[in-house]
Amino acid sequence: MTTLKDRRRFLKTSAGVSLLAGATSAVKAHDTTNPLARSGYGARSQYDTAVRISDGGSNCSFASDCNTLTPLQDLVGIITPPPLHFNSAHGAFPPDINPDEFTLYIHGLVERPLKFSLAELKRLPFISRIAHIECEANYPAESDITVQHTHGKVSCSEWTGVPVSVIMEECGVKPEGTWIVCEGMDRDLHSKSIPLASAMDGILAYGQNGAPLMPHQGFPLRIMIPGAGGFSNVKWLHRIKVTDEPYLTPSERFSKPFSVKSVITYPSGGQQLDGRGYYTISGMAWSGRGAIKTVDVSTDGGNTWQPARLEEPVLDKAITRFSLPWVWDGSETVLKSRALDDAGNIQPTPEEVSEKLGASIDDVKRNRVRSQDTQWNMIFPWRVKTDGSVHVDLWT
Ligand SMILES: Nc1nc2c(c(=O)[nH]1)N[C@H]1C(S)=C(S)[C@@H](COP(=O)(O)O)O[C@H]1N2
Ligand SMILES: [Mo]
Repeated sequence: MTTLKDRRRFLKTSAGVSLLAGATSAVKAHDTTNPLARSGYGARSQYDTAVRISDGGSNCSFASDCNTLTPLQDLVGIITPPPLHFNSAHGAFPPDINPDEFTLYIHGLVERPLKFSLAELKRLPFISRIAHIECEANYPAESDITVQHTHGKVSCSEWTGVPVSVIMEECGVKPEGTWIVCEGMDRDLHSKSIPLASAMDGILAYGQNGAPLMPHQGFPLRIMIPGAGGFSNVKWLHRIKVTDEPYLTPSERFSKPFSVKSVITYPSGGQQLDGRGYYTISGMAWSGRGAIKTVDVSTDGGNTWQPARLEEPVLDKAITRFSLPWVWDGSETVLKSRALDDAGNIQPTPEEVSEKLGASIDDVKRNRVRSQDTQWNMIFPWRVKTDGSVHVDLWT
C-alpha cells in the first residue's frame, strides 16, 4: 500500500528559503509581443509548448495541418482543448465557411424537406454533452514512441447543438426512412451513411467546449454521435438525406463500433522518471458502449492488478481520468491498465484477441487481422527502465 509517508519522501524541504526571494526571480512580464496576447483572445504561456503532430500518414503538403494527433501526455482531466484536438480530414484543409452564408439541407424520405441557416438552428432547443471522438485508425505502429503516436487519435469535448431527434421531428421522417446520409463541404464531400436509430442519439453540434467549433473540427456545424466510430462524425455538415438504405458514397468506409479502451499517459513513452520514489500514475479510459466502471493498473507487468481511482465525472461514452499512487523502487518494470465498462466489456490482452480470432499475436497487435465487432483496443504496456526512461513495450 502506498502511504502518505511515501508521498512526502520525494518532496524537497524548502526550510530557510525566503518565499519572496524565490518568487521574484521566477517572475517576468508575460510575453505581450505575442500578437494573440493583444487581440482580446487569450494566448497561452510561452512555456506551455504542447502541440498536435502529424500522424505521418497524410500526403497533404502541410501534413501537420491535415491529419494530426492529440498530445495525450500533456493533458490533464478529461477535456481536450480544441487547438489540441486531433483532426482527420483525409488530406484536405478545413473549408473556409462563412456562417452567415451557411445552409443545412434536410431532404429525402421526409414529410417536409427543410433548410436552416445557422441562426435558425440556434433558435431550436439545444443540449450539451461531453463525449469522446476516436478515429477507427487509432492503433499503434512499431515506430511509435509516445502516447501521442500510439493513442493520439482520441479526444474529448463538451459538444453543444441541436439534438438530431429534434431536427428529425421537425421534418417528419417517413416510416421507410431508416438511414441518414450526412455530407460535408470538404473537397471530396466526405459523407457517411448512418443508421437513423443510432443517429437519434447524436447532436448537430455548433459548439465545442463553450465556443464555436474550430475549423478543424467542422466549423460551423458537424454531427457528433457519441460512441460512433470517428468517421461518422461528419464535419462541415451541410446536407442530411433520409434514406431507406446505406448509400456507400465514394468517400465512405464501413466503421465498426468501439469497445472499451484505456492507456496510461503518465508515465508514458518518451518521458523520463526522476529517480525512485513516489509517482501518481495517470491515464485515460473510454468506451464507445457505455461508461467506465473500473480501471485496474498493474505495475509489475500484469502479475498483480490494483483498482485505480476514477476521477469524477465518469460519463457515458466519454473519457474518464484514472490514477493510482505508485512507489517506484528503481527496478525495471512494465506498467499496464485494463478498463471495464458498465456494459460488461473488458480490454483484452493481445493473447486473448489472438486466440479469439485464430490469428498470430503479431498479426493482431499490428491490426492486420481484425475483430469483426470492435476496433483495436488491447491492453497497452509501457516499460520503465532502471534509468527512468519509458518505452513502448507492445512488440516484445
Ligand atoms: N467532412 C469530413 N468529416 C469528417 C472527416 C473528413 O475527412 N471530412 N473525417 C472523419 C474522421 S475519419 C474522423 S476520425 C473524425 C475526426 O474528428 P476531428 O477531426 O474533429 O478530430 O472526423 C470525421 N469527419
Ligand atoms: Mo478517422
